[in-house]
Amino acid sequence: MKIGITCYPTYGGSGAVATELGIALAHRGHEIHFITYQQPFRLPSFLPRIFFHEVDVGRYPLFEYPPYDLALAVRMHEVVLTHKLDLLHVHYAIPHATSAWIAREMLAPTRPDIKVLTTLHGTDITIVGQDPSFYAITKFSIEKSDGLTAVSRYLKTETSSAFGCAGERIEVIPNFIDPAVYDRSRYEPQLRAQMDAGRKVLIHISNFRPVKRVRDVVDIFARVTREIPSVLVMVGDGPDRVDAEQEARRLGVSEHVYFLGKLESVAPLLASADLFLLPTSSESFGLSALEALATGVPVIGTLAGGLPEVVRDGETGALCAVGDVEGMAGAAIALLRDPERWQAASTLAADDARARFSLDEVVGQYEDFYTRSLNGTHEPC
Ligand code: GMT
Repeated sequence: MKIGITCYPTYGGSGAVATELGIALAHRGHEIHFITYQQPFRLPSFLPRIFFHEVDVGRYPLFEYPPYDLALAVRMHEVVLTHKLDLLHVHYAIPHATSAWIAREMLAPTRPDIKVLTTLHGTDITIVGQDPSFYAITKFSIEKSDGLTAVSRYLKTETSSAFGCAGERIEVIPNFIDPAVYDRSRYEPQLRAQMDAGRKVLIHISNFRPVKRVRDVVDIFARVTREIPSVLVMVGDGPDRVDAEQEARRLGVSEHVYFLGKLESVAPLLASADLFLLPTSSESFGLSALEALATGVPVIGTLAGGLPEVVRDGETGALCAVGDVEGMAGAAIALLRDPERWQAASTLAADDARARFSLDEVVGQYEDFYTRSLNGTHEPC
């Protein structure tokens, strides 16, 4: 198949999933065309059967807000025609599904067979899509997609209740990991060696948006390190990083908290970690939690959104109510204090991630979804 993929190319789970899906599909012989405003961050410069088409919005002075969605639609239209694509697979509804719908309308006379498939990732449904400024266009774009997937059962239900009739058309295809990459035994524990020897290593990886509750990460860590000497490694960047730094100072733990910023490859860091903290208030899936589990790092998080579909509470980690930092700290301390329990959770986490979310299995589900979508007809909602 010849597949166009659009995603947010900078750091973020949806871009990571879309890029790794494209790479895996190219390995399987498909031709992949990334149509994005920047080279996706997990895409190496050259791989066979993979092409990158940059979307340029131009710089016309009249445009205080350059119309990226239109420039994207034009680029999609052009790439479909030039490279004879079979389908456009867009990740994150806003504005990608809308641009793809425009491109499909423009292509109607010449390529009436082109399909638009949309993968819903999270805040495109739970936050941005429900903002009054975007609600109607999100609903419209979802309904006009020829096929829809959501990354968790939670997100499918949420989409259905927030936007109505699309529910029954949404297939759940979960996020995935490459078991060869997220393999604890493959990496030297460099991070652990660099930190104070003998201390436990707690890690958090995110875009530091309010939904991630990074202050709670620091609060949990402060309670843990009082009982068990530890360090906290914070990977990523975003609007709440300063808050987290202030919280660390306020709680007197800043010398044990390391902010590493945005990093492309997290598996070697995860291989040094004892626990992953994700006290999020809303998470459709939690790709970073899955990457941690696959690397044998138990997850301490919340009973929020789709996270319970990824973390087995009491087995591969522990989940508490949102904001229950005491509960999460208690669960973390209990696991760290009991090496046998930690080892059992770590082994089960890596096995369970491989059993349920392996790249080969999930990419096969996408291929099957594409085949069925190409053979089916578009039934508007
Ligand atoms: O929606 C966001 O905050 C960003 C988005 C992304 O692009 O990383 O994250 C969402 O998609 C990820 C990949 O499917 C999921 O693992 C995240 O759980 C989801 N974020 C939220 O639901 C907050």
